[in-house]
Amino acid sequence: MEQFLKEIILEAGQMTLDFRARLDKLAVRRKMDKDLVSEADVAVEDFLVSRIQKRYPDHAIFGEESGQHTGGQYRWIIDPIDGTTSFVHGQPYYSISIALEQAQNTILAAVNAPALGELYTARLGHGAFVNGSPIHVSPRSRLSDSVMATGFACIRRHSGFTNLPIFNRMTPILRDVRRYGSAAVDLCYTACGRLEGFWEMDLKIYDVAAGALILHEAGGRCTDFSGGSARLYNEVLGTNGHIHTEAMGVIAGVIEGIDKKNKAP
Ligand code: 2AM
Ligand code: CA
Repeated sequence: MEQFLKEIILEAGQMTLDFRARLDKLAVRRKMDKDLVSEADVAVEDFLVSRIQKRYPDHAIFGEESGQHTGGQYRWIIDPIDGTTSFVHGQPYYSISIALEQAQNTILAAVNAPALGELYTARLGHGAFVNGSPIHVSPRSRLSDSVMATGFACIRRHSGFTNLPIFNRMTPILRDVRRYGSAAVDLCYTACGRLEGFWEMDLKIYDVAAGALILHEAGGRCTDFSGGSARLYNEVLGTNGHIHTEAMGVIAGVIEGIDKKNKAP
């Protein structure tokens, strides 16, 4: 299955590069106010779903654009283009993200960032790789020495409590912040030690599932803001593990402050 996954995700990556070569003619529509979907997202997902269904007709599939296709104990989780806004604007920070679950555990993952020339892969218990070479998280252990990525999916979804107060508190503590626009790329950059971590709110399983296994297999940690998995996807904190507790403390401080303010007479 690993070889099959690599084959289809590389082919999907090439499809996006072909669309990228004629971006001016790319059809783009809005799912919601600022949530874009391009003809490339739909074409790539159709391609992946049809290849998986042909090869593994009894497997379930969950894709960002086409939703749920029911099946047996295996489930493929697909984000055809994670970072559609970056893609539509001609920026290289987008990826195709695919995870394979068995009985609700992610056992295989691949994130292909074709415009960066990088294919990240992981198999549960067997390490993480970029273009076939092993990757590991960075050893930095203090937020003040760390660069973290974040994103603002929550704002696009108009939720009440957003990432902005956390961003405001975290930014002066960190060495610096990056905002690439693909949660899957952010998690892989953490896995290979270019970032110490990433946090975001209001994501979906297809944004995170593959990157979380890749980060875990590279020695990192991916949890919700409380260190568990209860609210994962709603609250994602992926780090090299060394800064995890300190980052959770900063986020908890922000949330406590807001709770107190809300309760004040
Ligand atoms: P997408 O490009 O597949 O939509 C960047 O902040 C991250 O948020 C990306 O993983 C992006 O995935 C996701 N994202 C963007 N808009 C979103 C929305 N409206 N709801 C949920 N996630 C979103
Ligand atoms: Ca996505």
